[in-house]
Amino acid sequence: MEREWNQKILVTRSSMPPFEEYVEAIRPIWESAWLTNMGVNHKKLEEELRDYLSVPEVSLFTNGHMALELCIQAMGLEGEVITTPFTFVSTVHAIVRNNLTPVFCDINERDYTIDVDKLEDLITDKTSAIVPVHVYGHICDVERIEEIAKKHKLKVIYDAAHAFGVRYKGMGVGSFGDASMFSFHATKVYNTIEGGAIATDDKDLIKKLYSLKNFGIKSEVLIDDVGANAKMNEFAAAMGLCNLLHVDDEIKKREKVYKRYMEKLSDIDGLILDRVNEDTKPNYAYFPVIFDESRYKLNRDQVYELLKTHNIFSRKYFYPLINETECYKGRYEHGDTQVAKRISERVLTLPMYAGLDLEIVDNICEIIRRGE
Ligand code: T4K
Repeated sequence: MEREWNQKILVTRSSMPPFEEYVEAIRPIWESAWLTNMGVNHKKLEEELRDYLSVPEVSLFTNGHMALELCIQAMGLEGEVITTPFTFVSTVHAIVRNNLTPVFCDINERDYTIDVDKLEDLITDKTSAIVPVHVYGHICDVERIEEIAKKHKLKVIYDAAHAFGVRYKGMGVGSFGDASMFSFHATKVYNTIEGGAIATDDKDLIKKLYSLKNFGIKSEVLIDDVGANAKMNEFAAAMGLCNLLHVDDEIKKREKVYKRYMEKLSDIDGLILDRVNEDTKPNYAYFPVIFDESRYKLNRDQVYELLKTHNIFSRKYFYPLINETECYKGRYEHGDTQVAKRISERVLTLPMYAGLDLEIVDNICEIIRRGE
């Protein structure tokens, strides 16, 4: 029986450690009055994340966006960078704010990551890099991307904002390409309140990033790079250390939510649900559903509105496409991105977080089943 919920059910809810645990973690920050600029928590979190993510090097940042933007700067890229329009606007901003030209490649129908069959046609003599997105935590075709990048001598920076903790064929998702960016924003599977990181095996890149996130400062008297201020502070790093103790449990709870959605929605005609790839250990970051209005009674926008009337706030991640969003519309040429357009107009991400009550999931599914 469907119930009405008094409180708003939002698309996600931040994972938090027990309050006392965080208080204990920040006590030494008070005592030392060392609040930022690569303090002890910052150092410890970098070490622990190297282990957790199974990557050789990690550099922390104030957020995922600045991590990506400065990583692109650090690599000294030029000309054109290929990415997809089916992403959060940050991916493209990071390219454009480095005075590079984004070239939009379509996504594939299977997992909504970059379509490797359309990628090579977009490569020109101006292309310097590919920034594929592990959207919703789905792993891109890393093998084909590596082949193509090697052949054309291109850098690859993965936008792994959604993919914390995901593993592919036993390897940490951050092991692929020249570098990967993770977001630790409050809305992510793992958060440091705001935060982000670059994972790489390139020690020189790490050195460059260390300087770029601190204004390009090398010593008290030497500033030899035009850097920014993008350091993770000690309170954020302490939150990260606490949340890291719980993230595996949080992912297990998310898995239960995922399974419940699958159980309750799988037999509804016209809904395309998220299937887990057998080579992948997922993190259940999002629960995207494609509503095909030729087989299901409502279109995506109608489902979005219907859920709202029941106090359930799903999101249209990612609509509009970035090449159709106000600040980029008509500004850059792009290849055929028709799959991205179709998905973007039909996708809804349903509430998904560790603490989501399974009764609420049942309720959401019942509303969708009835379609009214
Ligand atoms: N690349 C990709 C592919 C990304 O998705 C993102 C970020 C980035 C790069 C850049 O990484 P960061 O620089 O952000 O580290 C949110 C997030 O702000 C953004 O981090 C995220 N992607 C994007 C997909 O979603 P909004 O505008 O949708 O967030 P907002 O404020 O509407 O929050 C969504 C829901 O989350 C709320 O309804 C409730 C919940 N929430 C939110 C906040 C702020 C919480 O439970 N706690 C909170 O503190 O962008």
